[in-house]
Amino acid sequence: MPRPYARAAAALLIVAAVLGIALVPSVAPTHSALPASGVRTAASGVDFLNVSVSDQLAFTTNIGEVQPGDSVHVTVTQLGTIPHTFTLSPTAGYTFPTTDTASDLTAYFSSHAPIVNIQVGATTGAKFYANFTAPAVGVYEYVCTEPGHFPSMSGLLGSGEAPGSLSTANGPGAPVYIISGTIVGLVILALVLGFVVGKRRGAAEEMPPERLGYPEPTPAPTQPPKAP
Ligand SMILES: [Cu+2]
Repeated sequence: MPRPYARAAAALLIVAAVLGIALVPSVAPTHSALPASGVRTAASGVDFLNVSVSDQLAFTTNIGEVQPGDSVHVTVTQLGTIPHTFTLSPTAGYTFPTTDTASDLTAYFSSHAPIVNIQVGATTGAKFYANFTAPAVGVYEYVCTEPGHFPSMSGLLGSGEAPGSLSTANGPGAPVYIISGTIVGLVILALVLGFVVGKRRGAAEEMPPERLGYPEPTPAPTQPPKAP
């Protein structure tokens, strides 16, 4: 294989390996009847929203945006031992005042039925599931209604629009940005390393033998000497 191709192939292999590692989902869904995990593709109309909670009062999610009408499969994984809820508000563009107490939230949801309301039990490693149809275009807030957990435990899900600047530090999308930033960084590093290594190797191979301090080897005979 000519050297430039070998170098390009090596760089591609590195990139493929990096992407392969980065795309492994942090929370693997266990729906047996559903397709393999993945972030939504435009044509699929199916989203896997993976949420994890722990004893830190925060939600971690894999995606921040779905599309109206999509079938959304939610998996909430309990990584700690404190009960939580994943309660998605039905009201587009509305975020709860950060002074709201758990009973304020509960009162609101008694007159505005949440899109989804998952009770997350205390067993470490347990997974909780729900499905819903993504609502009309807008940004929707999800909260935990356990006493004292709001406003720390809240985040935004966009339907047909990005949560954008409304997103909080713990809001949806942040892990996705971190992962894509890491991928881009590693790809650039792999390309630069591949180029530098290829260049140095090329220099050594093209160096004339006398410059390397040993005489040019006598060419081997192309045919064995014929027997008399
Ligand atoms: Cu909570």
